[in-house]
Amino acid sequence: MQKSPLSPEICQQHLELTRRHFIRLGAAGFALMGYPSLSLSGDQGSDLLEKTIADLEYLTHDKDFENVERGIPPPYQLPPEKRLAIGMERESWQLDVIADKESDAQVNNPLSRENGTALDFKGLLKLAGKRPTRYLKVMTCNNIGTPLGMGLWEGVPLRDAIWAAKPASNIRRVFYYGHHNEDPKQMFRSSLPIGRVLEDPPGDHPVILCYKLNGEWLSGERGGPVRLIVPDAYGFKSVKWLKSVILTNAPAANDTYADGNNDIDSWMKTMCRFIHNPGKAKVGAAIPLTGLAQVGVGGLGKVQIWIRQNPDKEWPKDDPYFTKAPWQDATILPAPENWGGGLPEGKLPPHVRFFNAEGKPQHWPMRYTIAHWATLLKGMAPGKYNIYCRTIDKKGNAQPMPRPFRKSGRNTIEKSPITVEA
Ligand SMILES: Nc1nc2c(c(=O)[nH]1)N[C@H]1C(S)=C(S)[C@@H](COP(=O)(O)O)O[C@H]1N2
Ligand SMILES: [Mo]
Repeated sequence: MQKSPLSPEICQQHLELTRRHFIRLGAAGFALMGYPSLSLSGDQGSDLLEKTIADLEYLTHDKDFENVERGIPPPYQLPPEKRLAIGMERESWQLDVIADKESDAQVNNPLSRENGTALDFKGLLKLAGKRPTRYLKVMTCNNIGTPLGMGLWEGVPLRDAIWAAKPASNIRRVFYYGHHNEDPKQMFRSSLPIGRVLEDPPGDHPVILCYKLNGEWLSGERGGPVRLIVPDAYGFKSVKWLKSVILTNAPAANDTYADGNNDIDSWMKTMCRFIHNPGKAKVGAAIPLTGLAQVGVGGLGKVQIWIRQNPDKEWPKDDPYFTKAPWQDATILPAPENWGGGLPEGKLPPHVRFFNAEGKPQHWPMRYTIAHWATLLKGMAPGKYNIYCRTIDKKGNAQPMPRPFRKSGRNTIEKSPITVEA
């Protein structure tokens, strides 16, 4: 997930927004903090901060996502004729929704390529009708420290396709997988409890058969023609190049990721990362810092930073998460007015979930997305420092709590060095 250059118009709009936001916050809130002070009183430093914030783009362009993929080759690298033949083009894509042959699941109207009743792309758009499902969700791998990309995804609830297959009984789980070059060794499988697919936890989005990203057809690199998107989960549940959905009475997961010692039932965690740190500054100059927070199931209460002097000095072993450090609050930025990501004029389309008719979010930050944060360091004496950042979730848990184990999602506290020169 990289920053991409923004047009001057976009920068201008973002600047305006940010200026208003900081004026609303007022300098008073920042004056309460200890050394070194953070102040946003409309001086040179805050101009610098605004410029740094203007570089942030909310949505990630398709080509700027990081890929996590298996397949030799991945389907989108095959020649077009081959892609057409294997159903990896919209014209030829077909989805199976069938009963697991190895279980007693009852499905009365299987959608099946074998029987000529599979769901094709036209049928998928018909299911979407005039009200496709659209929501914001960050793609993040439980084994990678920073999110892969922030997207506006569009599709059809998976349950709509499942109900079309008339499932009747003995179904406890949904197994699913994508194209794998007809080689079982290349198969990438994932699964969900049927309950999660048929009903969404309060305040959560449906699992979707996704065919658009940021308003454009889903590219082959991103998993098109159709991938699954599981909003609350890490990336391995969001299978790309989807072709097969299997309804089963098997009670347990069969995920490929289970073999990698991964916690396959993990909800997304809340955590934060740096985006901008100049690394070096002259004494007396204000230092702008920006970053992103991944908003997991616990929501996002605060982003905090700790300016650590004497970074080489040992920290008490009984406080591995630095809870006793003098953390101070950074500013969580409001929802952008220009969403970037290649959307025309940076505008969201209508009917994005949890946005009102005027295109404003009903709450912010939103779960399973990112929020940007920023702060300005001032008055630091010459020397070497490590800056740390952490999140506090809505329940008051400081990162990496309440779930510090790495195989359920990376969320270590990030540090970033800076030298203040005399
Ligand atoms: N078919 C298939 N789907 C897949 C994968 C894969 O290797 N093959 N990788 C998964 C993993 S582990 C992650 S983290 C996400 C990454 O999505 P992205 O490449 O769009 O960023 O895709 C998931 N879907
Ligand atoms: Mo992943």
